[in-house]
Amino acid sequence: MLQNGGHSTGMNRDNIYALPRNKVGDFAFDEEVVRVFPDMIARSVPGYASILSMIEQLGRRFIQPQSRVYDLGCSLGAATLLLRGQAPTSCELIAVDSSPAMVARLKETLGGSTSEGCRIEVHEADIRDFPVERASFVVLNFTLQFVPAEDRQVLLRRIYDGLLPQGGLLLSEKICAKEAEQQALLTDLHHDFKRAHGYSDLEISQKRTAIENRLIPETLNSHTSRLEEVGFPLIVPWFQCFNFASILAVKTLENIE
Ligand code: GEK
Repeated sequence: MLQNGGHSTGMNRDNIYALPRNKVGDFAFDEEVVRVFPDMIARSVPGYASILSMIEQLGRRFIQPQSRVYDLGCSLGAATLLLRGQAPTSCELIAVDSSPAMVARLKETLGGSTSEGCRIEVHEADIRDFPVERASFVVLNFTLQFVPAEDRQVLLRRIYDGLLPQGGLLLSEKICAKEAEQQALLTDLHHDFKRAHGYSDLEISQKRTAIENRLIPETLNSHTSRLEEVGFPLIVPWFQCFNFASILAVKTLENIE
């Protein structure tokens, strides 16, 4: 189910914000969200399924034998489960999320799975404190946006330092535009996407209120500049659908002192 990128058939439907609320609290990755998460992300993030399938392809390219592969902010492990198929048994696949509910569900999924492959470790931890070492491929698929803006640079520098030569970082984010008019159009297009996938105007508006203090988007340019500042010599924005984008950053050999 997760391996097809969270296609919305046959999974619990997200109707968390379907009824009017007197007060909409801050969004949390709790049990209620875990129950509907694959449906929620598939119907909320344009391009999510395409990005996941490219993560699998990129894993094939970047994962090196005897290295570590990290899925930071793994949620229910959609990327982890795909990358497992790409990693030789000499690798360690490390999935990290700060939400106890997400981690518990991923452990359950992995416990019930029979598929063989490399060792997978699942950690309930804040990625801001989690060590990254000997990494050939690091995935931050829509996670950095939830990390306080002032902590993003330090985190990315630690990831850069923990990557092996020729290692890759995949960074997907909700982004914003510099110009107000562009931003308004992107927001409209995103809301059209959500409507087309069955969300009502009430659901869209209540979810927006819930998430606006938790998810802080930046421009594509801010992301690429920061990646450059932390040391990545090769940065390629490779995907954008409305206000959702994905960037590949590579630590090439030339950059190693
Ligand atoms: C996917 N990557 O399906 N430390 C650890 N985890 C965190 C932190 C943090 N500081 N902040 C947020 N999270 C997944 C989707 S969802 C994206 C990622 C979304 C976790 C949070 O608990 C949640 O599980 C995840 O990051 C973000 O490919 O819901 O839009």
